[in-house]
Amino acid sequence: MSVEIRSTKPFPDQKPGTSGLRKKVKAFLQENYLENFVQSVFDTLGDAGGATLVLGGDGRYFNRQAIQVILRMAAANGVGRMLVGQGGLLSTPAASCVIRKYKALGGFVLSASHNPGGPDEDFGIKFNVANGGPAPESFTNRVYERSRAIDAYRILTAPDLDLDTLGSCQVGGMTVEVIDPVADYAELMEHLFDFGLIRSGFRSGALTLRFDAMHAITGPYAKRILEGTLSAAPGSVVNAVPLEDFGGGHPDPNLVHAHELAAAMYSGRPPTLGAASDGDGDRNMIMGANCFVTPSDSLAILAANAHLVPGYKDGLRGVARSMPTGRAVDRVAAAMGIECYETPTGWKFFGNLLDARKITLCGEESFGTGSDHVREKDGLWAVLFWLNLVALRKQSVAAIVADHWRRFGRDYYSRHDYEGIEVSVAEGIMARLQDLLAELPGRSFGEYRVALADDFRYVDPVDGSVSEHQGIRIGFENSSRIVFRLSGTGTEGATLRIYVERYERDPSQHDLPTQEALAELISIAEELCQVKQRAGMAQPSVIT
Ligand code: VG1
Ligand code: CO
Repeated sequence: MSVEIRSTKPFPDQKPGTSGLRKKVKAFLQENYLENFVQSVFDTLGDAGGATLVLGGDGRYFNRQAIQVILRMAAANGVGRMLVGQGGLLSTPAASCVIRKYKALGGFVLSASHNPGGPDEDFGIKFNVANGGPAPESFTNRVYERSRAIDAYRILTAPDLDLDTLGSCQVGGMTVEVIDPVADYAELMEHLFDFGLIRSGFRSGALTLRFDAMHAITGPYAKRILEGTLSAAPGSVVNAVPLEDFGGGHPDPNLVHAHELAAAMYSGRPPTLGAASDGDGDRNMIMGANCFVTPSDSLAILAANAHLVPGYKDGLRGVARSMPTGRAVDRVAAAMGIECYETPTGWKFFGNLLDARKITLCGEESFGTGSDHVREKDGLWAVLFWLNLVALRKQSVAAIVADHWRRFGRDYYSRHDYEGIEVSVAEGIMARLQDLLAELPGRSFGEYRVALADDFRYVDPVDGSVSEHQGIRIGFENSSRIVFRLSGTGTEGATLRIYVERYERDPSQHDLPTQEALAELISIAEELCQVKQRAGMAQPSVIT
C-alpha cells in the first residue's frame, strides 16, 4: 500500500447548496469529480493528524463505491480512525449521533436526501463538523474555493474493504471500524422517550402504527426500534428494505410522494399513528387517523408538550424555525416566555443556537424537526416523540391537534413548488420581486394590506456571521404571509418555492380545507410573481 498523489483539474460547479453537494450520479461518475471534492474538504480541514472521522450514507446508488474511494483518500490524508456504518449505511441523524458520541472531528454523509436515487438520478455528499452538524457556510465556502483551484489529491492504492462485517481492520496508517449503524442511535432514543409506556401501548393494542420507510435508510432503524425494542406489531414498518433506487420512488415524506401511507391513514381502519421518513432519515411526516399534521404545526405541538416527555422534562430553553416555516411555534414560545429564533433555510443555521444552548427544539416546514440531542433534523425521533405523546395523553392525533388550535389558534399553511423552471426564468422572477419590495408596503390586495416586504438577511446571534438573500418575505397587516425563495437542493433547472400562511384565531373556522383557506393569498402570490405565465406552468409541481 502506498500513497499516490494524482494530479487533477478543478470542476467549476462544486459549490455546496442548502445541504451539501448534490448532483446527478453521472456528474459524480466523471473522472476525479468525487476525489476533487473530498480532497477539498481535507485541504480545508488542514491537518487531519490522527483524528477520528465518521462515514456512511443512505445506501443509494454509488454509495458503496464512494465509500471505498473516501476510505482510501482518508488514509492517505492522515486520518487516524474511520468509523463506518455496516454496509456503508448511516442515517443522517445517526451519523450526527456517532460523531458526537465518539468525539470525532467530523464525518462524511453520503446522500441526496429526498431526491430520487439510481444511475440516472441523484447523489450527494455532505461534510459534518465536530458538533455533529452540517458544516457552516464559512467552511463550505472555503471548500468551494479550494475546489476551484485544486490540482492534486492524495489516495492510497489498496483493495476494496469488506464493509459488511463488523470489526476493525487497518488501511495504511488508518484504523477502519465497521460499526452497527443502529446501536448508538437506538441507545440515545431510549434516554429521551418513555419506551416502557410506548411498549405497553403497543402490547395492549391501544397504540397502532404504520411507518413507511420508503425503501430508504430508516428501514433498519425503524424495524429494530419500533418493532423490536418497542413491540409494535410485525409489519408496522413497511417498505423497510433500503434499495439503491428506493424502489423507483421519491423518498420524500409528504402526501404526494408517500401516497400509500396517506391512503392507509384515510382508509376504513387506520392505525393510531402514520409516519414516513426520507432518503437519509432526517425528515418526518406525521399523520393520525384521517388527519395530516403539517410540519410547522408538529413543531409547535412538540414544543407545547415537550415537558411531558422524559428527555425534555426540564422545559425548553428556546426554539427556532427556519424563516419560511409557519409561525405556529412562535405563539407557543410567546406563551411560554421563551425566545423563538428565525433562521435561514437549512439545518446548518441551527447549529450555533444549539451549541450556545439558546434553543432546545427546532424545525422546518419541509418535514424537518429536531432537538439538541444531535445536530441534524431527525425523522425517527419525531415519530417516537409523537408516539410518546399519544400514549401519554391517551388522545388521537387529531384530538391533540384540534386542542392545540383551540389554545393557540390555527396557522393555515401550504407550500407550492414549481420545479424544473429554466434558471434564467427563475432568476427573473426573483429579480422582479426584488424590484417590487420598495413599493409594496401599504399596498392592498383585496382585504390584504402589505405591512412588510423584505429580502431576508440573517445575522447569526452567536458568531455575528451574515447570510444575505435568504428569501423574499411579504407580511400582511392581518399577520398573513407569503414567502418566495429558490431551492438550493435541486439538480435540474430551478425550483421556485412559494410559502403561504394565514392565522385564524376563531375555532369555528379551524376546519376549512387548507387550499381553500389560503386561496386568496395563493392568488396574490401569483399576481406578484407570475410564475404560471413566466414558466408556462398551469399548476405547481408539488403542493405540500
Ligand atoms: C430543502 C428544504 C430545507 C431543507 C433542505 C435539506 O432545501 O426546503 O428546509 O433543510 O431541503 O433537507 P431547499 O433549498 O431545496 O428548499 V434534506 O432532508 O434534503 O437533507
Ligand atoms: Co433528508
